[in-house]
Amino acid sequence: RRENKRRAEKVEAAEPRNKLPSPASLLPTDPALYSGPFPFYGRPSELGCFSLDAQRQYHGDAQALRYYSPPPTNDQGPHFDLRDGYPDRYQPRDEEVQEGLDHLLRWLLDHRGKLEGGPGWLAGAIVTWRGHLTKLLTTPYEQQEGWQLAASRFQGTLYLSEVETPAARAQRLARPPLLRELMYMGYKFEQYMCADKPGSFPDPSGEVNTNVAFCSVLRSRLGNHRLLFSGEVDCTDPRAPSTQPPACYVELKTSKEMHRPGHWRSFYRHKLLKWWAQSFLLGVPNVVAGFRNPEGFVCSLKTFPTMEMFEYVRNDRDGWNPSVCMNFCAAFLSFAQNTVVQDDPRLVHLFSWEPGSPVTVSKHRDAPYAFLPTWYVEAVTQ
Ligand code: 0WD
Ligand code: CA
Repeated sequence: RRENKRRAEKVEAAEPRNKLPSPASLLPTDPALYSGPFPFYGRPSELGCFSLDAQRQYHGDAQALRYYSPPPTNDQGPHFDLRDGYPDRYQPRDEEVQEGLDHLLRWLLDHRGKLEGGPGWLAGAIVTWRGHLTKLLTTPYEQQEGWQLAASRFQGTLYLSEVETPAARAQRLARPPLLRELMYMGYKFEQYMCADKPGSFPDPSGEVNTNVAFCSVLRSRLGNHRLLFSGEVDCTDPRAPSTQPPACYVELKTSKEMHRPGHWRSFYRHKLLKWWAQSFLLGVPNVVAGFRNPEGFVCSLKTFPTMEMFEYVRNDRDGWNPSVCMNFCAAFLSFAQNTVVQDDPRLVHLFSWEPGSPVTVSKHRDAPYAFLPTWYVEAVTQ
């Protein structure tokens, strides 16, 4: 505990006292500042779920949930052609549509009256996507991609919504054809591994439509931060030891086939960090990886239990540390809570980060950064 306190002081000391608008306060991201004991992280508990259909329309049910259905293990292993159906049986989601927190807010509007702990619980909570928290967890180790998170306080609750950085937008618009196909291949793998009903089998003859999504909504706590967040879940395993979500959920990933120890080392250092952060936050116990060969076929599968991923880098000087990830996330959430003081859905504090620099803040009103939709604000205000 004393160690914790000393670390907190170290981080605070790095934060200049001066207030916005200029110069902005800063939050450092160096891993060394966040080592120390693992902070409290509550077991995530599922509050509900929703689905998005082939037209990206919201449904307050589990209709898009699929069922884990791996190939039989008796023969030589899988032979999934991940390029099959590309591009003719591919309906990619329109990435120009920036949805922000909209679907999650729709769920919240329908369920806020029934939340355990009452309206007081929500007023003290942080609402966001799981994917945004994943980016926070990996920040101390990230050396390539920055991020921007918009934050607004409304009726006590702190809402965090990612903003696409200009660099990310430029990259997306200039995405090379090979990368587009690689993205398709990830979704195609899901189709080979998932059935529409429990007990039935995958049907890879159909279309891949990335509008379709099943999202779990969960609550948890990191340190003294209450969290309400949602994440997209690939499938549920009807044969999992626990049928209770999120313990029955399975995350599916593809990765390049590896042949040399150096490839595996780099995989553990970089990819496994992202896989761990994403699945740990939501409480998904297993990530099933399909390794693809240069021809785009998955010929082997490997299950990585989320709680065992750290073992691959525990003794690696250039590895990652879960405590650093969680302590940084907690420090960022405190930083955001202390920065966004004014309760106003039209006011946005934009937190920006680039690798090698601390997190900076700028203040904005209304378009283009305000993200809490009028329909939400009005319904909640009455
Ligand atoms: O509009 C945006 N900028 C974002 C939208 C950023 C992040 C998420 N989202 C939306 C997604 O469209 C989806 O409905 O939020 C939902 C997923 O949220 P999440 O679970 O918090 O996101 P994350 O953990 O980053 O991704 C989970 C899965 C991904 O699986 P892989 O195996 O690639 O990690 O959600 C999918 C993807 O399958 N996904 C997306 N699908 C469409 N558009 C996107 C996206 N922008 N981001 C993730
Ligand atoms: Ca996935």
